Amino acid sequence: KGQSPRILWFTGLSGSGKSTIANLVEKKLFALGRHSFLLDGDNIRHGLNRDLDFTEAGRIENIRRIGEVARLMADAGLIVLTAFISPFRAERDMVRSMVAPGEFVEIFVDTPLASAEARDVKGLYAKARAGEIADFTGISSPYEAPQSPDIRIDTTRESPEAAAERIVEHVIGVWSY
Ligand code: GGZ
Repeated sequence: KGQSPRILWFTGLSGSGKSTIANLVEKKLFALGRHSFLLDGDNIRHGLNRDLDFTEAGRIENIRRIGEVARLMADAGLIVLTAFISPFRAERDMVRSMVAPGEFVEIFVDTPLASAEARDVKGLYAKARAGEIADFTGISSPYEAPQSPDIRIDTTRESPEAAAERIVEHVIGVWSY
């Protein structure tokens, strides 16, 4: 169990495709008989972390709590997937340091700002450009891209399905059986 991946940590801009890919990975893990749980904005930002905003301090605390929850759930035996922007390198590294080497897998969903903004599924980028949302990642708040992620997904060249398959293969390869 020592080195097996236990936390699959997705990071990337709003609208990059983190949740879509993480949901596909979860389905594939389930089909392989692995119990997993996906932490995302819907079950964390609206509940446990509803008191936090999108300032730098709010995001740092958001990620700190998510890291603690992810570790608890991983300790309970689940594979934990997290889908948050998690824009700061220091906090991602902090979560990595909470578990044994190899148990934290950083997955960079590398969608360029221009692509995420062109899609703008929820209309948030337009609002951010109009000044209606403050501290918006990529527009008025920084995103520190991972320098050496365990897995990098170029969503302009790889489908969500292909990306999910590659992640599962990586994880299973590390489980080595
Ligand atoms: C970025 C924001 C903001 C601001 C609301 N900046 O595309 P979405 O809607 O569904 O995902 C975004 C989500 C980001 O929350 P996270 O908890 O992942 O962020 S972080 O890890 O940085 O703490 C977006 C919505 O919340 N949203 N305001 N200002 N995204």
